[in-house]
Amino acid sequence: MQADNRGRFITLEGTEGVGKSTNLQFIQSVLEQYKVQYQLTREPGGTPLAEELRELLLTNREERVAEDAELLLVFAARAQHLSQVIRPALECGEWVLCDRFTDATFAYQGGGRGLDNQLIAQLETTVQRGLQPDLTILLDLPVEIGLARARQRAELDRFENEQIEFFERVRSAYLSRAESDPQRFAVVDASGTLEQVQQQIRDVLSKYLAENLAN
Ligand code: Z5A
Repeated sequence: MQADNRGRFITLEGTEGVGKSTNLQFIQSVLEQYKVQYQLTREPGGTPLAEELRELLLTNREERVAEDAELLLVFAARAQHLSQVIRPALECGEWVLCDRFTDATFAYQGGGRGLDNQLIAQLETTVQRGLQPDLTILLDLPVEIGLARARQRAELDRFENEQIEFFERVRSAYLSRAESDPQRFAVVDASGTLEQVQQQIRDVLSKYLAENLAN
C-alpha cells in the first residue's frame, strides 16, 4: 500500500550510452518485487501521436531542424503524453516510470543546442502546470565511454550523430540540474560494471520505496 493515494512519477535520465534501456528493466524488476502498480513509458513518445512526433525528431534528414522547432515538437509530444498517459495514471494511484522527461529538454535543447533555459521553463510551466517528477535517477558517465557504448549499435539517430562537444554540454546541464535539486535527483555513477550500477540503483529505490510505501 502507498503512503497516500497519489501515484509517484519516476524518471530516468542520462546522456548517450549510459545504460538507460538496460537499467530500466532492472528498475521494473525492483518495482515488481515491491508490488508497485506502474506504467512504463518514454519520451519523446508514450502515445501513438507522441511516438509519431518522436519519429520526426529522431529521423536523420537533409533539412536543418531549427532549434526552436525541435523544442516545440518535444513539448507537443509531452503535452499529449501528459494528457493521455501520465496524468491519468498518477490520478488513479498508479506509478509512472518514464524513460526521459523535461530534464532531457533542459539538457539537450538547453545545454546541447544552447536554447534559453527561461524559454524552456515557460513551456514547462504551460504544459506541466506544476507537475514534476518525484524522483529522477540520473545515470552519469564520461561522454566518451557512453558514446563508445552507444556507437556499437547499428544505426545512429539525429541526436547520436552530434559531436562530442554537444554531449559534454548535455552532461554538464544534467549535472547542474541535479546539483540544484538534490531532493529530487539521485545521481548514479554509471561507469562501473552493470552489477555495481544496479547496486546503486537498488539502494536509491529501496530508500525511496521505504519512504513512499506504507505497510
Ligand atoms: N530528447 C531530447 O532531445 N529532448 C527531450 O526532451 C527528450 C529527448 C525527452 C532519444 O532518446 C533522444 O531524444 C535522445 C535525446 C532526445 N537522444 N538520443 N539519441 P532515447 O532515450 O530513446 O535514446 P538513447 O539516449 O540513445 O537511449 P537508449 O537507446 O535507451 O540507450 P542507452 O540508455 O544510452 O543505453 P543502453 O542501450 O542501455 O546501453 C548501451 C550499451 O551499453 C548496450 O550495449 C549495453 O549492453 C551496454 N551497457 C549498459 N550498461 C553497461 C555497463 N555498466 N557496463 C558496460 N556496458 C554497459
